[in-house]
Amino acid sequence: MKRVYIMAAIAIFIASLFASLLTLSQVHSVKTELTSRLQVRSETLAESLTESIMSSYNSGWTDGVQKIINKFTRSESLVGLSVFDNTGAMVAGSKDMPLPEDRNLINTVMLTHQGIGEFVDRGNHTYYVLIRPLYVDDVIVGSLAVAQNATYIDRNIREIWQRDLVRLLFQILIFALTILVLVRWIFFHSISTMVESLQALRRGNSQIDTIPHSSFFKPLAGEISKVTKSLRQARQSASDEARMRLEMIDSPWTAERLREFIKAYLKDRPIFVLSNREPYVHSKTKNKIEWSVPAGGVVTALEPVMEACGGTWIAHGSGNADEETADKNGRIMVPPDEPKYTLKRISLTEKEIEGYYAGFSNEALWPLCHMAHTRPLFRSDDWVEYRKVNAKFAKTLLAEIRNVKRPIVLVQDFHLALVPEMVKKSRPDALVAIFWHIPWPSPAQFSISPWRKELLGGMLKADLVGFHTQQYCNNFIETVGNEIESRLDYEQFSIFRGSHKTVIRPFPISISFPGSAEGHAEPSKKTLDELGIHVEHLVLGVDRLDYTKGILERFKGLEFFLDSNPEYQGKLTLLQIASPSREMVEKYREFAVLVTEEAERINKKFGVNGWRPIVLEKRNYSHEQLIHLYQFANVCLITSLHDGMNLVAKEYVAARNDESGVLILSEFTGASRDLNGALLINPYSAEETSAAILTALMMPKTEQQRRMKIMRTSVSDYNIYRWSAEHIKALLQLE
Ligand code: GDG
Repeated sequence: MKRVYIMAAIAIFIASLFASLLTLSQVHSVKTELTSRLQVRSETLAESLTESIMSSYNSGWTDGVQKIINKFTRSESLVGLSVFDNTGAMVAGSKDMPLPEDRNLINTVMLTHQGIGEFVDRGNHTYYVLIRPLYVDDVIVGSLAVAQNATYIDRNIREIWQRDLVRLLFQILIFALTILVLVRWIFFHSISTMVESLQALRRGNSQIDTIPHSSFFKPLAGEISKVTKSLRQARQSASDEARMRLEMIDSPWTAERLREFIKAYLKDRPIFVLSNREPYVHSKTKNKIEWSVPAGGVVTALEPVMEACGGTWIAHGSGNADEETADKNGRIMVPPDEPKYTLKRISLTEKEIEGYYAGFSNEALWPLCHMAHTRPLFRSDDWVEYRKVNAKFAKTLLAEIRNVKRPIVLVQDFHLALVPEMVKKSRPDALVAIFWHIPWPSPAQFSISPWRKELLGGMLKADLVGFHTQQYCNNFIETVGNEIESRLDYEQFSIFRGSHKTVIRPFPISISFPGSAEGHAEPSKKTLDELGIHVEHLVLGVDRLDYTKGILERFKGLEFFLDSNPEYQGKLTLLQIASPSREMVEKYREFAVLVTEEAERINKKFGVNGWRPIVLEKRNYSHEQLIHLYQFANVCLITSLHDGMNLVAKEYVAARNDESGVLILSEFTGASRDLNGALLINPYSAEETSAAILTALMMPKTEQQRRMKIMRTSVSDYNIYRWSAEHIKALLQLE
């Protein structure tokens, strides 16, 4: 649109310039004509006066001339007359005669024998003064000056400018309006209808066929119609194939298959996802609004599912332009460049964020569930906010499902443990699952929470509680056994409280592979070039800047490696992408400082000739950039001290279309149960990490391929589409 305005402005400028030039030329010719007429009139007048004046010359001119002057200056067009003798002195003249400033003109006229005409300004008036020589027998005896009013010439010119300018302004207005109407109704309208039709088609609405057929767009519309027809056919055959595969256990899970599965199993029952983190954040910097995908496993895992199935995702709107970009109900269709599902944003106050998110979720529950030796902080104020915000989420969901029968509700993670109970209280017909994305600790570890019973009570109203691994399921069921009066059924892995049954199941979360996690694009070294990394061996770490991810232990392992294998100094770099996380929590701020200091210390110890062993990037990278980094990393180093699953491990495997590269993986991650081809380590041991790095660097290509193949098969067999399908299937079986 901006370009259209610029073009219109240029066109208006050119038209105005042209119109001004026309006016200028008209003004010029009018002025010339009026001036020449005035000159002619002045000449005629001067000639007729000369005779009368010369008749009084012989009788000593003064008296006679003055009488003639008085007689003639009574006429309206003649403003004044003056007569000069041959020395240039005035003989007689009318009162207020406007003479030129330059009195030499009178002598010049007599010397050159040539009459001179001059415009003279007086106050608001302009006069034309003609000076002619006076002769007696061909001898100059003086000169005559005749002044006429010339103000009307300027007035005429002014009127022409005014009239033309008004006309020009009017033309510009009509022109601008025409352009606007043309652009808006013909181009914009047609193009946006075309875009809407294409978007609807892409979203799978095969009924839409509103490509505009105006003659202007006919050729384009024709081409688009053909492309959309092919797209529809391709989609239909993909859908038919997916339907056929639905019942074939061994066929791979894809977005298409999941869509067919959802259609077949859920019919038209919509899905509602609730999570703290939203999948798209809109932020405003210097009046420019941009969106980004926040770092974090929950978003990575659920985004492709929502893209495939549609539905509504309810989350905290944490961006400073989130409110502005959503409608008045906080709803916005996402992904922003290809809308497929609804994101409903909840706004939280500073106090709520502080208590519910920073406080209870991140300072109490997160360290409680992770064995990373950070003490949980339980504050009753935080607990109050946690309950309040959980109620806010539940209330928002209840409003969304008001008219939906038997809705499917998928609650995500430890931020919303109380939501299942709050929802079921008002809507017992809702099928509710909660998925716990982080580890579930041992009963003894969990027992230190002052609100353990309330948390378990909230979760146990769900129909299904999911974890990544069987171990976490075991820990959970034991914890419930220790804390809550209930009946445990180890046979079916379910818990009964009164008549309500909750099933506990492991669903090892994954990524969209085959799909967007794959390295489809040509590998690009752009990011590495920008970072100035040109080493033989690239070791990569990608994590949120979180103390559970073992980044300090990773650095220690690298230090040990460089000490024990000095031949690798200068040849190997650890690129650590550490996306900022939970910066409002003090522990995280302290941790960020420690990580920076440790990287600096190690770089100082080994760095030489511009080479640094650690490149620490404490900023957010896009998924595309991360895929390019995975594609060039000889080693992906994951040293989490405790991690529910760890999706980075799976992303690295998915990006390696070339089947090379080595994954070093902490044995304390959920992913270590799924990825058999990885080199497993205890990250607390710098020696073990160092030995694994050496093994990885020396590993023959064939061995790398053997391991990578095993891992890629495992991730593609159990990808996020299968995770979602199994999760939903398990939930539906409970009805
Ligand atoms: C929790 C559990 C579990 C990283 N930096 C950037 C970025 N990331 C992405 C990675 C990956 C995700 O964030 C991190 O996922 P993880 O699974 O490693 O870890 P958590 O965030 O702690 O997730 C975890 C997960 O939930 C799922 O259940 O696996 O155990 O702790 O996808 O690629 N993404 C973007 N920019 C970055 O700079 N956009």
